[in-house]
Amino acid sequence: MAGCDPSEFEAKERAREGSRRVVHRVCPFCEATCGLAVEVRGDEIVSVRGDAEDPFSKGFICPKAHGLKELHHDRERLRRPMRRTPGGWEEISWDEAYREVASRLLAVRERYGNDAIGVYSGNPVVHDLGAVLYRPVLLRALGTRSLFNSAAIDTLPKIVQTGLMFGRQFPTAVPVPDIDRTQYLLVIGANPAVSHGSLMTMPDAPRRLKAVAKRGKLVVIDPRRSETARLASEHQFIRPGTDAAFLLALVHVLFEEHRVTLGAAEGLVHGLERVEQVAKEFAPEAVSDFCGISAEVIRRIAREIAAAESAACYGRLGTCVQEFGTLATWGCDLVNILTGNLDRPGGVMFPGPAAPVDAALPKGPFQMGRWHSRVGGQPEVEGQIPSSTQAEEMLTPGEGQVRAMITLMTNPVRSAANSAQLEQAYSQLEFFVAIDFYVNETTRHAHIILPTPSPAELSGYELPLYHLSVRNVAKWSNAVMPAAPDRPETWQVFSALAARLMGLSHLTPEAVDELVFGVFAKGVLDGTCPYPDLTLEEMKSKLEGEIGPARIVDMLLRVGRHGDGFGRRPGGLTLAGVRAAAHGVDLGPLEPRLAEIVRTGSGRIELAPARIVADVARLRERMASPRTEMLLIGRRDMRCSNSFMHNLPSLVKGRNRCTLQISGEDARRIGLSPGARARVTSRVGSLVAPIEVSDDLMPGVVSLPHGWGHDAADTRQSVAKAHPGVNANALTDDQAYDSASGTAVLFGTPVQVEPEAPPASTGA
Ligand SMILES: Nc1nc2c(c(=O)[nH]1)N[C@H]1C(S)=C(S)[C@@H](COP(=O)(O)OP(=O)(O)OC[C@H]3O[C@@H](n4cnc5c(=O)[nH]c(N)nc54)[C@H](O)[C@@H]3O)O[C@H]1N2
Ligand SMILES: Nc1nc2c(c(=O)[nH]1)N[C@H]1C(S)=C(S)[C@@H](COP(=O)(O)OP(=O)(O)OC[C@H]3O[C@@H](n4cnc5c(=O)[nH]c(N)nc54)[C@H](O)[C@@H]3O)O[C@H]1N2
Ligand code: SF4
Ligand SMILES: [Mo]
Repeated sequence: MAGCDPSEFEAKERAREGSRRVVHRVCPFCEATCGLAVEVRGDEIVSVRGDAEDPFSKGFICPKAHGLKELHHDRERLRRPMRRTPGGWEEISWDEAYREVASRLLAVRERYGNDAIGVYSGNPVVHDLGAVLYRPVLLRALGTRSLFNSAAIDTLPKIVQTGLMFGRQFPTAVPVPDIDRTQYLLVIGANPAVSHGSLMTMPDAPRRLKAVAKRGKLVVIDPRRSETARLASEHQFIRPGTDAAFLLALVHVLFEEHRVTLGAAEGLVHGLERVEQVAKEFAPEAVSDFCGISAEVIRRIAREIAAAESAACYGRLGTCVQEFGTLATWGCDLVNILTGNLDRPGGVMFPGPAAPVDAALPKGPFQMGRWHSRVGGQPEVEGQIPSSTQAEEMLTPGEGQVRAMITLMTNPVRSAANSAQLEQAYSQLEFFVAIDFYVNETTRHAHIILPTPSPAELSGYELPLYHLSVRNVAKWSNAVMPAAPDRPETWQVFSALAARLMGLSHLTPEAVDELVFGVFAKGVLDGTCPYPDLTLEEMKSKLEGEIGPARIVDMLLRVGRHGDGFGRRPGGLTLAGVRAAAHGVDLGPLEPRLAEIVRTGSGRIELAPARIVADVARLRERMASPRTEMLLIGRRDMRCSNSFMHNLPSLVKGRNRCTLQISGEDARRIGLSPGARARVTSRVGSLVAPIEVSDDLMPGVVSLPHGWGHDAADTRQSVAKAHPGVNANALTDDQAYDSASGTAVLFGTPVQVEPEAPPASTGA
């Protein structure tokens, strides 16, 4: 301890001990909303534990939660704006960064028009309250139609399907399994034991899944015997991309055997006869070969669901990011509705969030197809165009070509289809600004990177996720420690950029906040507000003391179903009340609310939307066409979150998980021995990956996780670089998509698999 006075050292240690505290919040790394107890000493995060008193998660966490600490302390995480220069990256001030970003974006807009600036929002945006609430003002300031979103990678079919059937904007009308009460859960194309659930917010998926199997029956339909399948009562392999046919066969059996009952949806549906007609050709015997599931099994599953006291059919990525994503998600909800399981306890239900985002959203109906993307002609969906179109929009010359990009917390060069093309697209932009805190495969191409604080430094509320939760809860996430004064929070960064883009650079973020608040407040006070006498003035006076995202959440909580109605319902929820309950507020199990959900033009649930039914012809064609030999699917891992947690040592240590899983049968046929490496080639790319022979894989299917491939020389992620893995999206094809929604196919990519090097020729 040379140069350090021992007594001074001890005093410092004592002071640090004295500042030791535990902060309660929600984990920001997936949709499960686990409660954390984060121990902090001074400015150091000491430990991250599960909050045993959280009423929803009851202490459960997964290994990623510890990432909160490692991410916060990662020295390679950016703390200041960075500018790329010929000599390398240089730190610049926030002021300079804002000025340069605004002037370069405005120059692009001036020269080429609004749509020349594209925006791509990534997955972590959902977990950043400031980003959720202040993105709209940034987008409005830009006035561009070139809007891409990672939700347009993973959720578009669901957005289209629920939008067309229920007439509402996402995520306000997504029926989620009432998992804690259901007697029968059919999981098709989801692996919640590892992903911890998506569009089904629930901590401790393994416990909840096991409980279903014990209480009743858990059936998993998946081309891989997944971790969820291991907890299930029954698992069936299915050939990738054939789920729509399987689900329509279930519907077929329900009609054929007169098992259709509508339950709560009775009198509330339109198009039942059309569904019966469509399902006619999908007899189990007609789809069995295509799906790889016997007709008897399909019939039995249909009968079991119909007979169960309650049942829920739940599909996720395997039914979305595939060739017939919209038809498959439609099939799931048809099964739910036609067995009387919509809106009944134990079936699928609509969560009733304490702070409803739709209280402040425009109340218009769901809309899509008002315009189409310039190059591929893909329909817009609620203002977004499918993410698979971003590279062609950047690379194809002509009016409306995207010349500048803003990325909001996303790494498309690793997370979206056809990386080689994206790499090219992102490297030739006239201007590219990334809101991100790493120099990674995508942001290395940026001209400027604006790093918002680490999740530990931000407070928050899982506004969108509580619309998807299997139980109604409300919890405020406390910042573990405040961001340093010279490091603006996300809402301030978005506001500052928006102000400059509107030519109002004199406006402070606080002044922009007044505008943003005003827009949300106006939404709240329109015709559907439960308190007709409530005024803007009253709200503002009673919300005094809060600015930024917290004020908006407080407003939504107070007008929400459990709220205090700004004093009209004493004892009701306020943000202060939610904050005071450090571990979270439990608002009970889901309750029926179908009547208030449906907002279609006909006032009924549209069972057979024309756009969806029109896609059946394509499925019919696929069923008649020859089979592709090998199909590539994805795989998630407990210690990953897409591409962005690979720089955290505890999450990448151990054996290489980025392997190509292949069945023993295929490995033998191809001549791959365990431990060998295989060359995998698709229409758009080729890579070499170590194989893992596993009879968990259906023959004809290989599986590779995504988000890896940290092999670019000029990133600043040394841990990730030391564990590079290979990039699955070098193989996925931007031109393969689900026509009804425009979603790129990430699962079910036709590939050739061969030994890395052809066997050396013998003789001579
Ligand atoms: N082949 C294949 N591809 C897939 C999938 C698949 O299953 N298979 N899954 C798809 C799915 S479902 C999704 S959602 C997408 C996700 O893809 P992306 O939306 O690109 O998400 P990530 O890869 O996690 O990248 C997140 C980026 O945000 C940054 N970041 C993370 N947290 C924060 C934060 O708090 N603040 C700031 N400022 N930056 C942050 C990270 O540095 C990183 O650059 O990937 C898709 N890609
Ligand atoms: N640990 C971890 N958790 C995560 C993430 C992560 O990267 N890591 N990412 C988060 C994100 S962004 C999302 S969107 C969610 C996704 O949540 P999930 O959808 O639950 O996650 P996946 O693991 O992609 O599960 C898809 C399943 O579908 C199967 N499958 C593939 N193709 C088909 C098919 O054609 N038909 C059928 N029936 N099944 C098929 C796969 O084998 C896999 O088991 O996970 C979230 N949680
Ligand atoms: S399951 Fe893991 S990553 Fe997801 S919220 Fe819980 S602790 Fe965080
Ligand atoms: Mo996702």
